[in-house]
Amino acid sequence: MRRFEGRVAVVSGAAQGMGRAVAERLGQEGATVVAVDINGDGANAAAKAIGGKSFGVACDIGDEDAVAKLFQSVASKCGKLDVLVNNAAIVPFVKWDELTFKEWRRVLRVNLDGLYLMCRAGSDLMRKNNYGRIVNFSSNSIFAGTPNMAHYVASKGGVLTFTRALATELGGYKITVNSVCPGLTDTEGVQQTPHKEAFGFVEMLQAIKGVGKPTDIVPAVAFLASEEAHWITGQALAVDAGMVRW
Ligand code: 4PL
Repeated sequence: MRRFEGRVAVVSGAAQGMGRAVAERLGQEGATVVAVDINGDGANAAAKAIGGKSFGVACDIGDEDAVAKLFQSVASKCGKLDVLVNNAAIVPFVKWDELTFKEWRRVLRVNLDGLYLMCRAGSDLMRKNNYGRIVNFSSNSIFAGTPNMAHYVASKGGVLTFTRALATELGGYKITVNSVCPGLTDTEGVQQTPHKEAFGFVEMLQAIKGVGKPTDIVPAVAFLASEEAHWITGQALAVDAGMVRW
């Protein structure tokens, strides 16, 4: 399939994990990908692997000025924006009563303030062409109430409900806004934390057995980011082998 021929896509958290897998797929299907990550070297490496006119940008999505600069360079280098995939997030594994307020604020800053800033600046560019596909990463942990991540679960609940509200605000510009709710997925980020010990537990709850990989999440994101998904907006899709149903 070449569903993204001529399209420009911004993918956050594109240096690794699900973001990198989504960026590669959109690129394989013809998109010019702007690979965004706080790790600028990783973003550049992802863009290089994709090839074509794709490029990497180092950006802290919680920094308003950095996000403004990001979309200025998208506008000047690409002239438009068709697809925005908000994947970047942090998932510290910390017990509820050991979490500091500072850490709570840091999680909300990246996972929710960052989403707001990216959607605000990205949709301003999309509105010019009356076309856009925004796909936000929530998490199935918002349904499961997964332990040691109350801060993250709170932020990801915000991602889902912000997505619903933004769909209303942007529908008039023919911009769709949807979220995916992946389950625990085998990524570099997860492998660096105690989350990696939870694969056996989540597998027990899955309708389909196995360990989720980034490429298992990609098809749902690519579909929602595609032109043909134009009649779907404000929705949340669990992509977790049937661990949660709602
Ligand atoms: C079920 O989004 O959804 C661990 C770590 N376990 O980040 C997640 C589950 C984690 C999840 C998540």
